[in-house]
Amino acid sequence: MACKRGALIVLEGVDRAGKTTQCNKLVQTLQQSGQPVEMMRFPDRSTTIGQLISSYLEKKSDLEDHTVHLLFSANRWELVPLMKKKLEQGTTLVVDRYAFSGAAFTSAKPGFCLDWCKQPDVGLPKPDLVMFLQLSPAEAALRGQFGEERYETSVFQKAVQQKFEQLMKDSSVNWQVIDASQSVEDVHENIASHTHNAINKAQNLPLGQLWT
Ligand code: NYM
Ligand code: MG
Repeated sequence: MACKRGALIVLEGVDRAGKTTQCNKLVQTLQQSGQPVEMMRFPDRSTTIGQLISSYLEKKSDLEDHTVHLLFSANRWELVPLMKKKLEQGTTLVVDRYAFSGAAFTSAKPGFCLDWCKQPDVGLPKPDLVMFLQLSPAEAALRGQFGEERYETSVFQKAVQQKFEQLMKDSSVNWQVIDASQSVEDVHENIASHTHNAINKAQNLPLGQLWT
């Protein structure tokens, strides 16, 4: 290897847990310490597939449930060549949601099982670290109203939380549960320290394949 690879760092959690705020802060901190880093998010609404997804989430279009699940997955796969290139070049990627959101959100719908939902994402680049921002429904409620997008109701979010809990039982994934009810700064320090460890470890390990 010409240079040490970057780490694939993922933040997951239910809506309003603070993922986006924390991703931005983490990228800033890593940049300040001279670490090559870039942020990504899924869904990436900028691609052709991402625009179909965005219009579905905004309730401007309807899509059959299996179909939209596969589009979310395709939206990750279309970014894989770029992700691999960046990681090989030594850039650490901080990713706001990944395949875990994909499996948790669809399997929270009636008639879907977690195992079917995971299949399209089997073999994606495996995160070196997945931090789950844990926030109780009561604490989430204190953060104000839900938005207007699809899935943004407390009943659905509770079902999603349960699916995340099932996914976190899988010890082949490096999960870290982060208490998201702390202050923004405390959550950040916690996340940054897990991330530094993961970056150091990843340098000497090949990139894995998710759920294989
Ligand atoms: N979502 C996100 C899914 O249903 N499947 C997926 O694979 C991913 C990545 O999209 N409510 C859902 C979770 C969110 C919504 O995410 C949009 P965001 O972070 O609000 O843009
Ligand atoms: Mg949202």
